[in-house]
Amino acid sequence: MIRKPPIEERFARPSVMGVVNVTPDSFSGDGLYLYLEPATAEAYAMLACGAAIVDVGGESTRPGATPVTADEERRRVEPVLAGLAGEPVSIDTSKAPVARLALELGAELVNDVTALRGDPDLAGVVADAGAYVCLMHMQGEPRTMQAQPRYDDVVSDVKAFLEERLAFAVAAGIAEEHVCLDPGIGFGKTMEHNFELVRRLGELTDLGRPILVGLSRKSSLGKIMGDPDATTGTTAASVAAAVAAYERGAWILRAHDVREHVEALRVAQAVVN
Ligand code: HH2
Repeated sequence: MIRKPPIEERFARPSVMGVVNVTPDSFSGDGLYLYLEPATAEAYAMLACGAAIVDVGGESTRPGATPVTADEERRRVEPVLAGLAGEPVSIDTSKAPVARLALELGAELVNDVTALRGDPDLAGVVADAGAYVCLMHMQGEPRTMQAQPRYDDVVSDVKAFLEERLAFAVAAGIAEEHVCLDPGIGFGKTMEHNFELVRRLGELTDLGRPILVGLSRKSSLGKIMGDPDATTGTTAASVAAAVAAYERGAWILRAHDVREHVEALRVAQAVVN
């Protein structure tokens, strides 16, 4: 097995990770890729727009979402992963059997919103494959996480958690240079928590690993516009949030609207450099 380079060499800063949700309500493609699964077509369109990698997920982690079985998740993602053979793919899963299948089909990164706490076998699967992994912070679990999020200091708490999970991953045989970290925007956090995490992102980059941030369409972006019941945010709000995160050190930006993010980040990068 050829050892993968450090994740920060494999993905330039900033990189856009396109979100490909293979959930029952996925919408249809635009006809360009008529013979592919709609989600596969969507992924190719994202890569054509400049996504560095596409993140394929078969289970919703939205607040209140109910879990699906590993078999069901595999059934959903398998045709999409097969259709993307040879392309840069990440698998958004917490389950070892789903990750194993995805890695066999060529995925290079496992994006685990539980940071290797959800399935005791997942760390071994990542280590054995020499894959990249994203470890994300979440308080509680998707079903209940937005009920009453509480922290002493959200940034210090998230930082301590990510430091501990990074050590856990390394102890399980995953190369430190293959790990990126994510504050988990919207996962057991209020709008204030989310914006404070972005404002003080520099404290997380101090951990020495690339930081992935997923703000795209999240409800805090709708709430800041004055709708306390918002469940999503607009593309414009998402792009602004991604640029703000990039300027504070984010490495990979997870986004649904890839073209807009790629264009905005290209400009932001030209200004920073
Ligand atoms: N957010 C979502 C899902 N996976 N993974 C990482 N690393 N970071 C995130 O912020 C993140 C994530 C939720 O967004 P989305 O994919 O749009 O929704 P759903 O989980 O319902 O498919």
